[in-house]
Amino acid sequence: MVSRRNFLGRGGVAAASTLAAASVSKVAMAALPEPVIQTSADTAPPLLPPSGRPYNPVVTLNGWTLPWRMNNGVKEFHLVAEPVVREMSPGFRAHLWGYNGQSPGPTIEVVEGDRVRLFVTNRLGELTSIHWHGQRLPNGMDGVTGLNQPGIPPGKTFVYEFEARRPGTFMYHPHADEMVQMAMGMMGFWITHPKNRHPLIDEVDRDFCFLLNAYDIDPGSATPKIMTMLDFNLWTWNSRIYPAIDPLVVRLNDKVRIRVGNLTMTNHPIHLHGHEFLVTGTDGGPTPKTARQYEVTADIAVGQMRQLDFLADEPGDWAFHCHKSHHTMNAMGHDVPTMIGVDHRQVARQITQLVPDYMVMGERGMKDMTEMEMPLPDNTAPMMAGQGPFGAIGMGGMFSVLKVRADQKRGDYSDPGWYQHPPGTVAYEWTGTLAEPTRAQPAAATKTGTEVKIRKPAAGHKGHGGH
Ligand SMILES: [Cu+2]
Repeated sequence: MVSRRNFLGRGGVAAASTLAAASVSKVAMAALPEPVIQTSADTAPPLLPPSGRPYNPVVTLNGWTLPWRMNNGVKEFHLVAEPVVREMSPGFRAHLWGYNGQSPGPTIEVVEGDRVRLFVTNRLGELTSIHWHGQRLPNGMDGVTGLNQPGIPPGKTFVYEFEARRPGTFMYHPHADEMVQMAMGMMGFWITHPKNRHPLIDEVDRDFCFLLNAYDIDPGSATPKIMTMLDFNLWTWNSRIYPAIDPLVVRLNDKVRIRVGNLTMTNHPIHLHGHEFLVTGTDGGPTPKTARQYEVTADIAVGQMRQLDFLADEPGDWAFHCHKSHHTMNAMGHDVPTMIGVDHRQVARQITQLVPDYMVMGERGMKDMTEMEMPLPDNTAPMMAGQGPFGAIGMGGMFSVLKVRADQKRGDYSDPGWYQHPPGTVAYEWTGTLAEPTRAQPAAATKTGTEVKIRKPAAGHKGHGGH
């Protein structure tokens, strides 16, 4: 097991992954390509294409790209649907279903016009299939069990084959018992790079991708509750929770692309600090230039992908997160009453006589919980745990940091540590005298002691009635 200190210390990217060298070509071309399995949750370095048309590969956050083999001009991949153990954060391992050793499955990268053959082996205990979300393909390759194909029985391998007709960012996931199989983590990314320079697809220096996913795993257990429809307690990026989500490390003035796909059951407004981006593509393809506008938050609906492009021209450690505040929290009870402003010393004294371990929660807010070492059941994610240079960050879940550095080397994704602020550029405490604030007086029309029953704001009440 890796402690958080080690985890953060060794940087975001495995320095020398040998994945690319894990050749699939040893097996005779007539046989199945040997499946490549990867169980590390580290962000793998971009996989430079060893064969086929060249392209600028993506970096999958806490993930990897599946190697392929060329067979008579066809790119062959081998996906294995199987139970996996995913370290969602150090000390918390979830029992999920995924592909080739992990959830999400490996990213598949091809080039527009490539002929692609995908072998899918089912090592689950029930039928599965793969739907290639967003692709143009023959109807019988679309992967909807019952509609387009029979389900892949346990132990069997099916072959999908089609041409990657249009460039873009796509996803893959089962269309077989999908509520269960997606709740268990079966999903992955697919990138089709443009064949030539594309008028609507700029070349970028760094290209990141990740999937939004969500799980409901009770504290102390490891397997998601598959019947949960909306009330998930773990909001994850590529089945990881902050601070176990790697930072997005870029060099100052890099052109950066982040591709985010949503396979949860709710929308996620993904928010970037310090920069504004253009939504340059969806899973429908590149966005026309006339339809682009600058944003700092992109709401990504269920089953959507958004491709965000920006120039990283502000050095610093910039928060990058879902703007739904409960999505930057990890497993916690939902039934905790709001106790802010409640002095419960007396109550606590009485409860302690009955329950000796009782702990008062949230008297000044919930931030205290980030600093508290609470006894948690084994295999439980800390509620919020990120430690920054100024103390607890107070967020978990769907949160990471965009690290923009002038001295980051081209192609270097390793974690440079925390930003060193130039002197005089950090918010500081005012130590002068404080004048008493002038408060606005209640409007003369407000009659104290009068019951105002009007509820519609438009109906002319003054904002002080109703109590
Ligand atoms: Cu969210």
